[in-house]
Amino acid sequence: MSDFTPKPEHKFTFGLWTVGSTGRDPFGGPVRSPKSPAELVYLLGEVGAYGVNFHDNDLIPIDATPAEAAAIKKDFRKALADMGLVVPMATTNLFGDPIFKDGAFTSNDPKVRSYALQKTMRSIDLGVEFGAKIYVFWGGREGTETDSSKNAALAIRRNREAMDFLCEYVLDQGYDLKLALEAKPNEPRGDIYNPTTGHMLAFISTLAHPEMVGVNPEVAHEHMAGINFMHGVAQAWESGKLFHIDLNDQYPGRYDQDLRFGSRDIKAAFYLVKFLEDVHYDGSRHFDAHAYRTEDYEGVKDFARGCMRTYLILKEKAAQFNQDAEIQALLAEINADDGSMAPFAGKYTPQKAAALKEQAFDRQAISARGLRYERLDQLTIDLLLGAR
Ligand code: DIG
Ligand code: MN
Ligand code: MN
Repeated sequence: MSDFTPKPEHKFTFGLWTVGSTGRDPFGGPVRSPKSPAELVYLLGEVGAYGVNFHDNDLIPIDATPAEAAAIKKDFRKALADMGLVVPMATTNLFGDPIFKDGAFTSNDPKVRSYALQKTMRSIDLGVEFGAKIYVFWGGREGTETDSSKNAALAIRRNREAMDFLCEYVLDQGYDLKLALEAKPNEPRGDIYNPTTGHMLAFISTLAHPEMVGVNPEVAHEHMAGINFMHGVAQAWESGKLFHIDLNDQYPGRYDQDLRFGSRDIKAAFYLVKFLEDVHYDGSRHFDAHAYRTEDYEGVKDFARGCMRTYLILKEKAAQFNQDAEIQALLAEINADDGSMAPFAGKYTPQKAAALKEQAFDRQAISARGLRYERLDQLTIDLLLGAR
């Protein structure tokens, strides 16, 4: 059995808000006492994380005085140095303060939209100060309960104006920063604009600086929308837009559970890990999740260790899949190519089109072939259950 000990090269990261979650939920208050950012860094270092991410207000409370902010940053920086952790990603809390009750960039109130830009610029400065190279935007309040309140196209335009402004700010400051947009279909708003990663990819293409902007897909959010998460990740990767990823787990048809990675849908988690490792994704493996409300901080450490351990177990299973002689023989058989269609492959030419229009196809013979996917999938199940 391999050693599933997390190492820096695995690039496992957690947000301060994940292991720092006090267990509050819509139906109950905190069950754990809050820890300081520095204390959370020591906790993450103890369990073997590579890095830590933060919203501006996870690190610096929204009403902190400059002296309080300086003290917090000093302790945080010392903890990072003591534990050898880095800060690969930062983001802005544009959803907690009541001012954002009707959104931030898409709010109907121009004062709110302007304040959101100010808060985000200051937060970008803070993230860059600690070395962040990826900046995430999750528009948790950019949505509606009633579509009587605003024109949806206007809301999208407001989102674009904000992103174009902030891309210019990053360029103006000379920051080495890539921006990653995170989708979610609903919660806390009744409906959220740009609800899936696919919508975000389309939105990015309309921006003034699309080359600076990618996506940060989250497992739970795409599962909430009933979408195959790995397919969305593959589409983002294939278009060069997978700048970051939020790993967790989710029961379909439920609120955003942000469960420990791999704790619900092991098969989906396997295919995701297999994809990321097969394409040699070199970004953070960020766990945007939190421990059950039942847990104390020892349980929070169990949660963090479990996220990383399951990822490493599935990484080994993916390698086993790629080395399994029977699975690979089946895949070779399934993907066999007799070369007869080679004349039609590749770019269009009038000659190819003419020849292809004349080509005879024996539909019955072609369709009669059994594809052995049942055997292939059972071998996958055997592998995941440790039966091979
Ligand atoms: C929720 O899934 C969001 C917030 O936690 C944060 O803004 C972002 C960072 O990964 N994910
Ligand atoms: Mn989530
Ligand atoms: Mn997330």
